[in-house]
Amino acid sequence: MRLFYAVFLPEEVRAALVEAQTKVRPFRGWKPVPPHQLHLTLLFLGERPEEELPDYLALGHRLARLEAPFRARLRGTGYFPNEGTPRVWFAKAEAEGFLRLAEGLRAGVEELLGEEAVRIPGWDKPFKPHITLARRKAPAPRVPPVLFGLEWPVEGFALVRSELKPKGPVYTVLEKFSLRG
Ligand code: 2AM
Repeated sequence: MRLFYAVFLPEEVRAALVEAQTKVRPFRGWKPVPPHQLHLTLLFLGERPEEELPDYLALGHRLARLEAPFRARLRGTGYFPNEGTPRVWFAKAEAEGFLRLAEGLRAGVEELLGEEAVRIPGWDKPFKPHITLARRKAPAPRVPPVLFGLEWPVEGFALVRSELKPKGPVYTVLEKFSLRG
C-alpha cells in the first residue's frame, strides 16, 4: 500500500486554492490537482506492506493525543524545483504545528522501522509544508505568483492511501486523527 499522512483543507481554503488554479488552467501542460484532493503532506511513507497498517494507525492516534489544534497560514505560491524546469506549482503553508506533526510522525516511523526508514523515498529531504496546486506534465510556462492572506484552524490529520491510476492518483482517507493535546 502506498501511504502518506496529510492534512486536508476546509472549504474556504480550498476555494482560494481553486481560484489560484485558474492561472494555470489555460496551459495544457499544467495538470491541476482536483479540488477534493488538495492536501498538505506531513510524511510520505511510500509503498508499505499491509501488515504495517495498524502501526501507522496507532502512531497517528498517539500523536493526535499529544498535539493541540493550531492555526495555519497560507502564503504565496512557488515552484519545485525553484531553478530550471518546474515540476510542481504549490502554495506555501506556515505553522509551527505542521513542523511538530511532521517531526512527531518521522520520529514514530523511525522507531517502527529503524534503519529501514532511510529507504522511504524522500526521507532525506527537509520538510517543506506546501499544498501542490498543479503538476507539470508537458512544456508550460511559469505563471505569476499568487498571494494568499488566509488563516485556518488545523484540527486533525489523516492517514491516506494513494493508488496510482492512469488518470492520476486516487486518494482514500483510511483514518482521521483529531488533535486533542
Ligand atoms: P507533492 O504533492 O509535493 O508531490 C502523495 O504522493 C503525496 O506525498 C503528495 O502530496 C506528494 O507530495 C507527497 N510526497 C512526498 N514525497 C514523495 C515522494 N518521494 N514520492 C511521491 N510523493 C511524495
